[in-house]
Amino acid sequence: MGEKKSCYVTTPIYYASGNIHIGHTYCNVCADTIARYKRMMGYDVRFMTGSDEHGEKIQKKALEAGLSPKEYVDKIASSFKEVWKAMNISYDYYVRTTDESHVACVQKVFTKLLEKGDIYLGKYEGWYCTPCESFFTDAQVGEGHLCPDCHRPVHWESEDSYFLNVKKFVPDLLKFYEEHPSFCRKDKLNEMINTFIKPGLDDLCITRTSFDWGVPIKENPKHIVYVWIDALLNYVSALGYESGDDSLMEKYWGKDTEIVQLAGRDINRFHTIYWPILLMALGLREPDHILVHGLLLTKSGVKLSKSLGNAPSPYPLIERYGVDSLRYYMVREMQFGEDGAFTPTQFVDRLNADLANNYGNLVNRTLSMVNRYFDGVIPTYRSPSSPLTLEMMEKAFSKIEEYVSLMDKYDITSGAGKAMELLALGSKYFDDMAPWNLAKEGKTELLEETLYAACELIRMGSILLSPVMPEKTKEALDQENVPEELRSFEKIKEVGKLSLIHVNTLSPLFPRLKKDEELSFLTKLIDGE
Ligand code: ME8
Repeated sequence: MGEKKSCYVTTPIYYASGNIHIGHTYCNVCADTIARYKRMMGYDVRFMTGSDEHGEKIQKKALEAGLSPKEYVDKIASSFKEVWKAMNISYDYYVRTTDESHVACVQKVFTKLLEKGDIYLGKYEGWYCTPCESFFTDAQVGEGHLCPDCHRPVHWESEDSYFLNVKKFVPDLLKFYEEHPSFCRKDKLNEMINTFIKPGLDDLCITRTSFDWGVPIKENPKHIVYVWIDALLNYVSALGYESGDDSLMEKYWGKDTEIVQLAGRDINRFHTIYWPILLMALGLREPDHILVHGLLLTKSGVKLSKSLGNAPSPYPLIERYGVDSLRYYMVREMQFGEDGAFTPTQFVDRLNADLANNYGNLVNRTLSMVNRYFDGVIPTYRSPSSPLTLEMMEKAFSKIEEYVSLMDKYDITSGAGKAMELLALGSKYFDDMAPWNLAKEGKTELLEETLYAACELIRMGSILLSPVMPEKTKEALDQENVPEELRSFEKIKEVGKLSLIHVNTLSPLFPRLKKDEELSFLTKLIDGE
């Protein structure tokens, strides 16, 4: 366990410009897994997500829908909240950039930096990509005048604008990177340094006058704050920064807080360059980690995205497979930090191998033998007599340690893998002990020891997997009727307290999927074989 006892976990705030697709849900599922893990480890966690509701793109979308921008984003924000509920995302606060408190915060920050001289009035000319809401240089757009991020055509824009004095902070930013190697993965950060910082970072144009759906600055209201500056400030406006009440800032943006911010690699630039600079300008501390995650791609390597129309909604998957199976697949199949394809075959294979055949099967086998041989009552615990039991328990304990060390490094993919390895010890143990033979041969004590140990294994594995699959792990613990106090991580190694518990009726946790049927269902949703 780390020294810091409070933890602030954030996701990017999602553009309120359309529906959430499974690509988007990836980030929130990973953040939720981290937030739940930290809570399980005793941290006082504040987990934040929200919606990014300003900007030209959204104004245009609202117009197309025949709604005012506010009506449009109200609808979208409530649809986002419904998705997060369906995905069991345990956020503590949902920020909207149209919230009065957020708008006031952005305006105060602007005034503060203008007074400090870190914002100044100038003229902006450059290549602008409307879908990405970003300006680019000649070199970045190349001869084809295409956006380097989304590869769509950019157009030339020129307007009076306010600028953030980015150049001034570059030496401090580089020093900060040097001194904080765990701020961001080295390869992801080097990519930013080489692509954006080394060629020379310009001061950032941070207001627009060509449209009006955004936060107007107090000093000159025809200027609207650039949507990215508006959006980034959500991370502190959500804690009441500049609201007159500093209590949440002190608690969750203080020096003793572990600040963990997730962002997809497509928005790495804003989170590892401009966000730290804004914080430096404001005299606020930097986050401990920007966890840059990869993107969900189709089998042919294309990003699942709203604008490309190749990304399914999560709802049909939740309905058919259950939310926890979808969450597990995302966390376990794609190495956190790397891109990964979402393919029907991998999806079915992963669910069958890990959930139906490993976890589900262990629960099913163990509890049905407890029913068959002991009338549904977990046998009394005795110190193990068989070396196989001792060895299995020892291995289980070391899997727990390995899980913790991986999860503490935010390697949630390998962490979930360790939990599965712990459960897989069960199958091997059953094969070695052959409890059905012990029953036949009347070796009751050894049979009791075997089933008791398997019940403990289910309890431990379920605790470790609970941040990823909060519902299914609860169901497993409920089926085993594990008392509430033995479900906490703190008690995970307290073996011996399940004696004489009456297990509940059994229903399969994860049905085994018929591959052909599922592939035909899934290939209609997702591009794949
Ligand atoms: O970028 N795979 O919002 P957004 C994985 N409003 N993650 C994906 C993905 C995919 N195929 N497609 C999108 C924004 N995402 C800004 C953020 S924060 C101050 C402002 C992820 O709705 C993407 O990487 O376009 C990002 O982390 C999140 O979804 C929101 O994307």
